[in-house]
Amino acid sequence: MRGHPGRADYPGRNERMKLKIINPNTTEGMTAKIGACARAVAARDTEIVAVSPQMGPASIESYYDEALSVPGLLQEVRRGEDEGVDAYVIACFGDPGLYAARELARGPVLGIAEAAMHMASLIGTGFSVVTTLERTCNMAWHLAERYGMTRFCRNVRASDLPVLDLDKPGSDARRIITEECRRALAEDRSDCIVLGCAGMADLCDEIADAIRAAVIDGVASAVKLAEGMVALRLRTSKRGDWARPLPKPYSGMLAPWALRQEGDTSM
Ligand code: 5HY
Repeated sequence: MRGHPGRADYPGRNERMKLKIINPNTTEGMTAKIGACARAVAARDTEIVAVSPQMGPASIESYYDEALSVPGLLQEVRRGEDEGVDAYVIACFGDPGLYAARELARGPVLGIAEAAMHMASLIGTGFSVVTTLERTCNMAWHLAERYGMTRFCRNVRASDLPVLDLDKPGSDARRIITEECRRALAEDRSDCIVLGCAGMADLCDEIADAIRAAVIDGVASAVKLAEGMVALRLRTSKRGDWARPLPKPYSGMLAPWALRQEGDTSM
């Protein structure tokens, strides 16, 4: 099956491809962990580049954090367009800046929440999301609504752990999250669990073994979906909503984000 006619040099079935995994928060240790989890599932010929923006919040746990993570994230997408990146993964469960990134990118852009929810919907009729702070639960519900996933999403539960506690030695995060996943299976009638934070990516297999049910990590799901889309030569459509932004002046600190002319991505 041939998808959208790609660029002549667009990778096909067995050629190398380059995926850029963007952790929108600026905690380098979490970016390194996310990159390792992506490489663990990537195909042999897939190059994984994992980055954080040069500016932004240390973790994303509110609408304010999310909004201020987007300029740096978009800067990384624009750089990626000059680096030969074939597809992008936004490695934050809020999928911040996803649609803006799709306007900038030629290739596919996957958010880990959208990827994980779709993956979960293909193996069962209901999933529960287990995320971090209680205040981010509604954000996950809003994403499920946006992606048409409310008929699959049985519940969104919080472990009530701050994001950066996931990497704090002695935080007991693994046990707390595992127990919440166990409760989700018992009380929500869910077939599987969706991990609601990119920082949980390294816990996926361990929790699945502990609760003896499928646990879906959005980082791995997005990497494999991106590989498949690139191999099928599918790119982000520029015919409608995700057409490139129009060139116009931007003032103040955002002046470098202005697109100077059609096709310009350089920053
Ligand atoms: C994430 N925050 O995946 C989200 C999780 C959340 O810094 N990386 C973050 O709680 O929304």
